[in-house]
Amino acid sequence: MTLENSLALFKHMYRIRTVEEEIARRYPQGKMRCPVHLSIGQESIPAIFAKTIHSRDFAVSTHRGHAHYLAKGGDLNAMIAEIYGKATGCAKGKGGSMHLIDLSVNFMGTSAIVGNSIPVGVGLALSAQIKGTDQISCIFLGDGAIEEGVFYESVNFAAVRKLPVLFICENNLYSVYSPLSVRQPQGRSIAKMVEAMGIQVGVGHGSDILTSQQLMRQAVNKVRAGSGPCFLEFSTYRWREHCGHSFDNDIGYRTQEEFLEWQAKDPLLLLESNLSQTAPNLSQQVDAIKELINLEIQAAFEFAETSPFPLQSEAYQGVYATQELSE
Ligand SMILES: Cc1ncc(C[n+]2csc(CCOP(=O)(O)OP(=O)(O)O)c2C)c(N)n1
Ligand SMILES: [Mg+2]
Repeated sequence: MTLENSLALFKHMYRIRTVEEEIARRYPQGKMRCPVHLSIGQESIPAIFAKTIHSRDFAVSTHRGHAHYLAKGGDLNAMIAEIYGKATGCAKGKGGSMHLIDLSVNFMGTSAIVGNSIPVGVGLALSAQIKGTDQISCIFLGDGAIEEGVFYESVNFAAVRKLPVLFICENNLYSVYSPLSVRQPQGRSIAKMVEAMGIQVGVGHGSDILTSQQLMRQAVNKVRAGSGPCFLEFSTYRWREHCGHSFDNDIGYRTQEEFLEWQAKDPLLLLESNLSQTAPNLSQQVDAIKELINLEIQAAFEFAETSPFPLQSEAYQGVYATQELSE
């Protein structure tokens, strides 16, 4: 991994982590009134995605979508303002954390309904195919979304039509409080099951950044070259509670040992210590990166807090109704 690449990944991961830590820190103030699903611990895959994807490509995501929105280039101020329910938010303050969208970078939306954005992403790929563009459509989904019927319909349709879709499954082992062991037969590999449906698959680990980056690059290149859809499954782990700013290891659905095991594999810490070992003289540069990001984030919260709430008279107006979708 080149130094330049490591630094770029570090920037993305640190920015995503710090944004979410700040949301968690301020959440108890009661000014963010929507539920938040934080992905602290899961940042490596979005960071790799940010380095791999073009802004003209499409992406859709889930209820846990802050990192994907930011990785695609979504506007930070507009995201924080959205979470605060302000008129300057990316969905004009009408959607909250689970309805992020930034059409200027083809981040086409997120949904609170598990599995809901999957067919939307497939439809976007169909539009690219019909128009003959070289765009690909990336669909972020969790392991829980594999259990929705629409997932199978969508994979099947994408396979039959050879659509330029990249499915990116972040397998954090849980759907709310249910581990995979109570939801799927023992020994089932999600990737193998999907492969049996006739599409290419790959398996990676969120803490093995270099291998995961190669995997995603190869998959994006193949999909863009017209070889049909591809499904990637990455192991990862959310640190905070399923929904909210706190921790929930005390309620008994997962063990403290498991949590600590994953924290020891923290991709951000691993990358930072790797950087300081390979280039000890870089510490000042890393500190400067952190400082700039911290300032950017504080400014985004200031923007959100000082923005106006939406007008009651505009409550029923569409968010993007008059805007053209960009190619
Ligand atoms: C159709 C539907 N069923 C159930 C829910 C409740 N729900 C919200 S998030 C979630 C878990 C989804 O798990 P996963 O896809 O693995 O994503 P993660 O939360 O782990 O990121 C569930 C079941 C929902 N929002 N929509
Ligand atoms: Mg999950």
